Amino acid sequence: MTADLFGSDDVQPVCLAPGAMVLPRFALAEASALLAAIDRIASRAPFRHMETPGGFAMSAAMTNCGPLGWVSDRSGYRYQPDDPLTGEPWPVLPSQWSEFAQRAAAQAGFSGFAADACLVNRYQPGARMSLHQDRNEQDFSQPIVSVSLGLTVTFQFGGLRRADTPEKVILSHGDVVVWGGPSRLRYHGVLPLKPGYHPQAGGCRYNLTFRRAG
Ligand code: MD3
Ligand code: FE
Repeated sequence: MTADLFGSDDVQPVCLAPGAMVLPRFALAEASALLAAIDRIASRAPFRHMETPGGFAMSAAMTNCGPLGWVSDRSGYRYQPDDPLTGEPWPVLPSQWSEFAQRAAAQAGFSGFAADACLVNRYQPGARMSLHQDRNEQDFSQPIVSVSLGLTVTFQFGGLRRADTPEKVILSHGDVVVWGGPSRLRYHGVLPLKPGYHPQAGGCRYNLTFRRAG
């Protein structure tokens, strides 16, 4: 039995399902830089609780960076180049971010991934995301790359029908997941965040999702 002298146990990619690859701790080295950049983005495009078409406020707070940003309001879900809150273009997608997402996608077998949108979600205790599909993007042959930062959460990975029983996946600080191929349109969600403290992120969980939207 060999001890985990180098802290590198369990960092091999894990295939959750065809096209869905977990890259445990893939973002760990970049995590502080990613969190600092989130603060800079949020200073230009503040986190806000978007309204659903049904009139409810989403419990996760959101902002975006990149040429396109995901928005929800009473008229529906869509991507648009401007922040509806400020009327300004979304902050620039840092080149280190798009290069990072491209490396992660390539690790999972999706070479040449070029994100044009990055949705930034912030979960405070109790915030959740109910089961949904991501289908506002133009080209479902392109994967989505997600990066979890801060507090650990239980993620729900369902099937292609809403009624399919989801499996639970624990996502922790630095974990990256690439969702593509036959998993691209699977239902997914996030269970309510439990209160806690993370040394780099405080009482929050952040999730970045890199998308090819347009
Ligand atoms: C599985 N965000 O922003 S990321 C979302 O943790 C969203 O904030 C969650 O779902 C979060 O839309 C989950 C993981 C994720 C993202 C996209 C997927 C899982 C996915 C697309 C297809 C299948
Ligand atoms: Fe989603």
